[in-house]
Amino acid sequence: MQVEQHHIDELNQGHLAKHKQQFEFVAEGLSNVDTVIQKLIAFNITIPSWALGTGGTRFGRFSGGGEPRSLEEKIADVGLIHALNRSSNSISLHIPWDIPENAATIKALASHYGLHFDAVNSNTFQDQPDQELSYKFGSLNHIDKAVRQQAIEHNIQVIKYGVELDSKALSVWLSDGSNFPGQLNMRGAFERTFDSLQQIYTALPDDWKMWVEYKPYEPNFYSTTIGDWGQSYLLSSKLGNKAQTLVDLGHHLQGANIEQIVALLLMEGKLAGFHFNDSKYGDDDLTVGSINPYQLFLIFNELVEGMDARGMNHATGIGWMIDASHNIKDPIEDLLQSVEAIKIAYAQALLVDQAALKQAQQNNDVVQAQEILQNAYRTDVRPLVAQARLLAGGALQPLALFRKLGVRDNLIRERGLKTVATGL
Ligand code: RM4
Ligand code: MN
Ligand code: MN
Repeated sequence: MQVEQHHIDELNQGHLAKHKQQFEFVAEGLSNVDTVIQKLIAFNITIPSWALGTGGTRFGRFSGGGEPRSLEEKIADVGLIHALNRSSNSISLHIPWDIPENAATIKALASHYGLHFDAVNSNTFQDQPDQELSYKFGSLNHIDKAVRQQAIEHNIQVIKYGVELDSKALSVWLSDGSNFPGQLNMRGAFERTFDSLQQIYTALPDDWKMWVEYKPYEPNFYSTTIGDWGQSYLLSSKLGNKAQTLVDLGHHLQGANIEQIVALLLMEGKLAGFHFNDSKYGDDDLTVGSINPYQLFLIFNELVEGMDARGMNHATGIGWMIDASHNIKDPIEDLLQSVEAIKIAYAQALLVDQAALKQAQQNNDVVQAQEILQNAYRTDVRPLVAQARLLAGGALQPLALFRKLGVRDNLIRERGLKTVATGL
C-alpha cells in the first residue's frame, strides 16, 4: 500500500486551522523560528530494516500482522513512514538478514520512495545455516585465526554490498566477550579484535566510515570485548580517521551520563552517530523518549552546542538512526512515535539560549543555567515539528493518518496475518 499525497493533503486540510493557531502561539515567543523550521525540515532519521517486523524477547515473540516478508517490502514500509513524516529518508540494512540480490533494482525501488541507504551492518553474533565455523566463542576476537578470518571476510562482503547501494558506512557491533571470569584473556581479546578491525578498515573505500558500537553486556554477561565508549574510542583512535564510536543509548550501565560521553566524542571528532532507543533497566530497546525524554533533550543540547562549535551540519554531520525493538506495538506506529520524539528533543535543544547559558556558566549561576535549559525543555515544540513536516509535504498528524487510512489492515490483506519476520 502506498500513501498518496492527496490523502495527506486532505487530512491536513481538516487540521490546518487549529495547527496554524498553535504554531503562531509558539512562534510568537521565538526569535529564530525560521531557522529552527529549516533545520527541522533538513533533519532525517534512518530506519533500520530490522525494526519493521515485530521484535521479541528471549522468551518469545508475538508476531504482528502484515509484516514485511522481503527486503522490497521493508523498503516499502520505510517509504510509507517517510511519506507520512518526511523525516525518514534512509534505511539501514543488516547483512545477511537483507541481502540485496540485485542492487540496481533495490536502489531504484528505494529512490522511488525518496530513500537512500545509510550504514550497512555486519552480523557475526549469530551462526547462519550455511556457515562453516561457529561464533559461539566470539568472532573478531576469537582465539582461532580461521574464525577471525571468516568474520573479517564477512565484514568485507558487507562493505561490498554497501558500495553497490551507495552506503557510506559500515556499522560493527560485536557480541564478543566472555560469560565467566577466566574464560578470556582480556588484553588478548582486545588485541585480536583490533587486528581484525584493522584488516576490515583496510578494505573501506576512502569516503567510508567504520562505526564501532559498544555494549556493556548481553549476550555475554561477564565481559564484552568492546564494552564501553572508552574501549570503542581506543579502537577507533588506533584505527584512524575513518573509524568512529557509535552510541546506542541502551548500551550503557544505569546512571551513565550519556550526554557527557557524547560531548567529548563530538569534541574529538569521534562521534559516529546514534542508535536511538530508551530504557528503564538495561538494553530494553523501548521507544526513544518514552522513559526519559529529559535525558534525550540533554543529549541533543550537547549535540547542538558541540556541532555548532565545530561548524558541523546538524543533519549530515553524524549518523542518526533508530535501533529499538517493537515487541507489542505496531512497528510502523512505533517508528512514527520514535521519529517524532527525536525531532521534539532536537527542536527543544534548538531553542536553548546558548549565549545566555554561557553567561550563566561564566557567572556560576547554577539556578539560571537550569532555568535556561528547562525553559527550552518545557516549551511545547510539537507545533514547530508539525509545521516543518507540513512544509516538507508530510502529514500534520502522521499517526492519526496511518490509522485513518487503515494502513495496517491493508498490509495484512496484502501480506497475510502471520508472517515470519527476518531478523531477531
Ligand atoms: C544489538 C546492537 C546492534 C544491532 C543488534 C541487532 O544489541 O544494538 O546495533 O545491530 O542489536
Ligand atoms: Mn545498536
Ligand atoms: Mn542493543
